[in-house]
Amino acid sequence: QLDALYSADERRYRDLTRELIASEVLPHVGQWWDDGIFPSDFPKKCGELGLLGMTLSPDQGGAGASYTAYGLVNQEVEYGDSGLRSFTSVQSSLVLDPIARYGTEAVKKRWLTPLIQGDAVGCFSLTEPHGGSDPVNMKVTARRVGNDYVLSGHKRWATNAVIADVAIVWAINEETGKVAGFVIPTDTASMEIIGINNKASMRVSVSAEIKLHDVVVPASNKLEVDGLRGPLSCLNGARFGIAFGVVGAGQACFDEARGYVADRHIFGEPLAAKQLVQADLADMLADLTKAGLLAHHLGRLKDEGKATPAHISLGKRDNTRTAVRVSRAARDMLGGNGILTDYAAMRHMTNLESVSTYEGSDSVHTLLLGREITGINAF
Ligand code: TGC
Repeated sequence: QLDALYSADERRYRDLTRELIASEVLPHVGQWWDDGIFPSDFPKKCGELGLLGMTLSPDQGGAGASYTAYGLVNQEVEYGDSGLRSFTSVQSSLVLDPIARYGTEAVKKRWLTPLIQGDAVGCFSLTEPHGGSDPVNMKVTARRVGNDYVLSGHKRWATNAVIADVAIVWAINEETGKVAGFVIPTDTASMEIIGINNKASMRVSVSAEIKLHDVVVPASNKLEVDGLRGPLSCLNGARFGIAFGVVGAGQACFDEARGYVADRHIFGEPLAAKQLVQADLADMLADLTKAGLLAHHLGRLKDEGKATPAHISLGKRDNTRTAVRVSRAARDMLGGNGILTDYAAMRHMTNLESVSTYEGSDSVHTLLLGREITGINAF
């Protein structure tokens, strides 16, 4: 009965996305994962359905949809694959959102419409090779030279970068000593983007490192926000989307396991007749129901402007843990077949290992909650 909690418009977005994933993704996603392929037409298909930047106001080209609707879209996309949800999260929360909030008029005019329509792809680059959890310890620098900034250094783990038209790159502004964001077309000279291909997780998502060899960026491409709150405010939206998205990955594993145990006969009866299997199914259903309710509550808080970073940490951390647990249980129920990419469980399970680590690792969110509870910073 969770459906009744959502408005007709929210259900409409969910159903649109569900149809897209059922028809265009589920028949192929195992093969894409095996081959390490991101479907290049996926951005355009999302754009045509109005799924990118959907929470932006109509005057910015969005639909003014609720954050809860955005969450449900992520949930349905991640039912297909966490790598595809990484694309929608990055495009909407980490590229469109900072451009809409902090971009100059020139930058908005250039990028909002193509990104919303899926004609352009964006990426977000905060993390550096020496580690992602402590972004204040950033090595990439931006030096002011006349009307330009010159960026130098090395970034890593930028989702979408190898297919991106534009990158949001965060650097230490040497003038102020503070973190600053820059909107950089990826065909800018001296910007080198190198794919990371040897992943045992998130194989439907493209990841890359970015080397900036004195990349010249006009000052008008600097985002109008200073300090770490710039990137962290964007990450709030992406982390929020994950709290919903992983419920979809867990649901996909549950649905597959339930179907499998009904058909698979062992010791003369369906696996579903075994008490241990029923106990696992009951735990999975209870876990997913609680995760769905948590996501819904977080969505409503965000729509009312009441979701704090700590609320979002709780949602991202706990729902990801739940999805990891559910995917492992599903993989186990499928026995040997569970390790094949003909089935979804193992693919989701290994993807969720990345989800547990990125956009604030499980440990970072644990310590953010610890600080919220005790008032003591234990990082
Ligand atoms: P602190 O020094 O207290 O705060 C610095 C400034 O930031 C503000 N702030 C936030 N603002 C908005 N939303 C949030 N969630 C915020 N958290 C902090 C804060 O108010 C302050 O502003 P100001 O104006 O007073 O200076 O920093 P902290 O102690 O809160 O943060 C420490 C820590 C470790 C929690 C933070 O650095 C953190 O979240 N680290 C994890 C970073 C992370 O998630 N990295 C992974 C990024 S994902 C990735 O690299 C892949 S990109 C996406 C993709 O391509 O897939």
